Amino acid sequence: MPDPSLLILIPAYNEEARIEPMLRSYADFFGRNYSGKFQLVVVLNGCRDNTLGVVQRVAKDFPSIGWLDFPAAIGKGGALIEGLKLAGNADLIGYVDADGATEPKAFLDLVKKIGAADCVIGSRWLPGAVIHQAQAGNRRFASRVFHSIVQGMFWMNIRDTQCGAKVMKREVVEKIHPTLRIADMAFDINLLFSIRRAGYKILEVPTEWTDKAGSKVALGRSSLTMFLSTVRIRLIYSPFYKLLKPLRPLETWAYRKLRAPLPLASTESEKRE
Ligand SMILES: Nc1nc2c(ncn2[C@@H]2O[C@H](COP(=O)(O)OP(=O)(O)O)[C@@H](O)[C@H]2O)c(=O)[nH]1
Ligand SMILES: [Mg+2]
Repeated sequence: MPDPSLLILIPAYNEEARIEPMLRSYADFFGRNYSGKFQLVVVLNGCRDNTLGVVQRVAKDFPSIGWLDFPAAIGKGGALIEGLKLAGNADLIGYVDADGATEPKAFLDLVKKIGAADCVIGSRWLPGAVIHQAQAGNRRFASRVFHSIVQGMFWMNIRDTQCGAKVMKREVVEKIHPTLRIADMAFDINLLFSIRRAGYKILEVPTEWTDKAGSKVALGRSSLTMFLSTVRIRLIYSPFYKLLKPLRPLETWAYRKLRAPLPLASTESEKRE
């Protein structure tokens, strides 16, 4: 039996300098080591550099590479919400950063572990993780503060919600897709909490990781945005959510001020507002 068909989404924002080696190594590695069908789809949005040109050039060498390009600044989460609409094309759907922080072999290890779980996520914070190059001290500190906040609010007992490498079964993606709204980097919390709430099993496994220079994350603004979005996710699932409607303009103002992508409206009534 061949391996299950696999779709890997790669969110990319101004990645012309980092994405080429990553794309080549994934297309080449999976071509040689994966017996099922696989597809790499780069999801770009609002790039002000030539990421698209680079992706198109590399795609000429590898038919497994495709792309989606959105002109608006919809954020990493927004891009993944769009990309996950392609879930019907594959048995397993994953995503991974464009900078090559996760080597293809490490990603394949996650795919191979899916077995009894519904979602497998790479973890840099579980014993057994191999970190070739760690994030800067201030990023690691912010990451742990964020982790405590997320743990205090959601009790998911996941050590690393933010690692860029995740893989899910198609059924999971299709089931939870309508509940995905967060467009910024807190998208992962939205995704994981939705998966848990739907009763699916998340397996967190130690992974191999190399931090890459050229991060697109502005620490101060990003932390505030992620905090705002995390509170928002918590409130969506609280009985008070409806009562907070009058605060919506304030929330919109805050996202704008932080130059962060706005969360998606989900229900018809929210859309009409
Ligand atoms: N489509 C899209 N991708 C984004 C956006 N912001 C970040 N990314 C991607 O998200 C991934 C992780 O970003 P990165 O800068 O490496 O984050 P870090 O490693 O946590 O510092 C990379 O593939 C980025 O290109 C965005 O606004 N839109
Ligand atoms: Mg990175």
